[in-house]
Amino acid sequence: MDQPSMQASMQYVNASPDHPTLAVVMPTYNEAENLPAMAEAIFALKLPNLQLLVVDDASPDGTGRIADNLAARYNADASTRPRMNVIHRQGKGGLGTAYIAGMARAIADGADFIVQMDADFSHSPAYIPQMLGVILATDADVVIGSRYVPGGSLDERWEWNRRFLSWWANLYSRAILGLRIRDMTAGFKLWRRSALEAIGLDNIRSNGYSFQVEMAYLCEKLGFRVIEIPIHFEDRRIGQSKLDVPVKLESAWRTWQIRWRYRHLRQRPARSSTWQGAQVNANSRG
Ligand SMILES: Nc1nc2c(ncn2[C@@H]2O[C@H](COP(=O)(O)OP(=O)(O)O)[C@@H](O)[C@H]2O)c(=O)[nH]1
Ligand SMILES: [Mg+2]
Repeated sequence: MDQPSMQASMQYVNASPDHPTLAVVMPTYNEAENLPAMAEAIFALKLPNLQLLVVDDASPDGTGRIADNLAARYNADASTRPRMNVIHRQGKGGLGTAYIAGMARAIADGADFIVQMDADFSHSPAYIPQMLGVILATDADVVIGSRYVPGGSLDERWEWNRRFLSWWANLYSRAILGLRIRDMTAGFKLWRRSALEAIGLDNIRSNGYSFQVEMAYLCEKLGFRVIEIPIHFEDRRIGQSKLDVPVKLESAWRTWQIRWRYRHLRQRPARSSTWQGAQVNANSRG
């Protein structure tokens, strides 16, 4: 480490040096009404060494400014590590590249574990301690908050066509890519740092839902231990989905592209990639 950056990192002390550091990466596009409550719910978990990292794409509704104000508030104690950081990007660049930017920053900042989640309460922060418990108690590389393992569920308000589309997208990508993961398009995951390093974020090309599919595919190809725990997936509380029909259609053909791109990647021996985590706590609700 060079001298200036060493000094920079020594300015801060971890509140609890014995605990792992956890970064929550949260991409936002027009989430002005969700973000303050979301940040509050995350910090209310009182997990030591948790850092929230928002990746905002110049949201027209001012989410970026709101994020800066929240960060100033949550970082008021200048003697400890910042609890919240914001990455501002120039314009809407897509979910996948937003995650890659956030994850790369979390790794550079020294996070041991990295959570990826939506800002709209579909992914309840209440599951984070459980996911962390599972990854600490097992040697899993990634824990997935899954809608499609026993005990997992979708919002009752989802109409049949949305349910069908989600179910079909999963079946389609599992079949084409020959995977065992149940929730291929899950956006709620807890990663061990070493897993993201092994994947090599610079290699990822997908952006919308196919970002989740490409990451899931690499998990199985690289022989990662994947544990899916059941979650209840609530419909977004406020605002509209940013992933529209063109993004969904794009994901369909990109599944083939993923298969083609990695055709020379040799399957590593699996470290038992299962959904056994479903039995860990099959009745949990957020
Ligand atoms: N930074 C950034 N965030 C995005 C973009 N598209 C979606 N998001 C965020 O990514 C998360 C998932 O998007 P969402 O609209 O909830 O998709 P859905 O849950 O599949 O309907 C939300 O927190 C969005 O605000 C994007 O292009 N850039
Ligand atoms: Mg969402």
